[in-house]
Amino acid sequence: MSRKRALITGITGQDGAYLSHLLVEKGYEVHGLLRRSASADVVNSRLRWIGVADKVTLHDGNLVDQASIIRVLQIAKPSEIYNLAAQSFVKSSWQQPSLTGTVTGLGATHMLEALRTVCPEARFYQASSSEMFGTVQEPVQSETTPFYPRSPYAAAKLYAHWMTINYRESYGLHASCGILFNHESPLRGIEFVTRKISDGVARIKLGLQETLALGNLDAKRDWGHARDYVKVMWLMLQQDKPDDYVAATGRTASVREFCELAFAHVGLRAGDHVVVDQRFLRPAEVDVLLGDASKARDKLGWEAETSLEQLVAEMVDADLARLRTHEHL
Ligand code: NAP
Ligand code: F7E
Repeated sequence: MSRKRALITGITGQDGAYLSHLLVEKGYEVHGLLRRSASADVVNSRLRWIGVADKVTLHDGNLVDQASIIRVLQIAKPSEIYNLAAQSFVKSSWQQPSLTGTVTGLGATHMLEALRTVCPEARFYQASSSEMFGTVQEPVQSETTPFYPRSPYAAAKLYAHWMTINYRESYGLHASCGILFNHESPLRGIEFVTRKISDGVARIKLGLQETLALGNLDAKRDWGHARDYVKVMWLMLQQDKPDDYVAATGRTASVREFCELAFAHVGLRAGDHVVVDQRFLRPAEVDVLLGDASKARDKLGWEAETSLEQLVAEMVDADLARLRTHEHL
């Protein structure tokens, strides 16, 4: 039997690395869309870190250039497509709202339209987000909770979400949306709060800095591990019928609590080092998110496996190891 072929957009990001690893382990031929960068040495650093850089095939392309997507689909001939590419940093979406709308929103339409034209039998995963719940309309959010986006990023994701559902209903595509709550890892971008904290804690522990400047310490998120969350993406595309699923841990914690866990892991106290800096506040905030993943548990057999304490420890330990070996990521 020939190997299954998958195409991952956003393969150089956090989830792209973990998903590549999972699919390579499962015997897939993995292809990825790679946008051109002048910093060639850093583009696949996550794929190298996780040990799959030489096991995936990268294709030059960009979500805003539909011709490039069509060409990549014609070459890669995937049976599964994971659309992970996005301008994914919420804070930047106020500074670059049009770019965020074009890549994070319209980019999904480019993918769906290319798929419909080139390989309509391929199964499609859209990376939807808990940010779409924004100002939460129910204390625990599930697939039936109404959306209330609070940022240009969330509005763009909501457009991509509904376009995926619309293409499923209009053309009968096997297209599914994973409404994933925050998931983190040692491969998280340094601008996101969890990695900023784990890196900061490691630097303070090693005597490289004294304080850690953060924004809203009261914001609460349902934080899981990216390694667990890429499994739900794959499971969704193995179902006979496409559908939308929430993935979450069912536990919420504040940025302050995340800090306390991270500092305690190295024997320090967050209160001695964390300072609030107004520059890291947002024009509009998502105060609290808490997900109900019972549909994914009942229909897919999926559950988050990593506790918040395990996640924090793994991230801080990885940053300590990186700083000790002068490795940058
Ligand atoms: P990430 O680390 O920021 O990765 C984003 C990826 O998109 C990178 O590979 C990036 O390439 C690529 N990209 C950006 N603009 C592009 C463009 N114009 N054309 C092609 N590729 C482009 O994000 P992540 O944390 O892995 O998240 C994966 C997806 O899930 C994103 O869509 C994100 O919005 C969504 N999501 C994430 C979470 C979470 O908690 N992590 C939760 C819900 C949903 P470069 O490497 O060149 O920058
Ligand atoms: O912020 C607060 C900040 O940037 C989390 C993306 O993957 O998850 C992510 O979006 C919270 C916010 O992630 C700092 O105000 C405090 O309330 O780590 P974040 P995010 O905005 O939740 C969703 C599900 C996605 O889909 C996105 O793509 O932490 N916060 N102080 C801070 N945040 C940052 N970045 N930096 C601070 O200093």
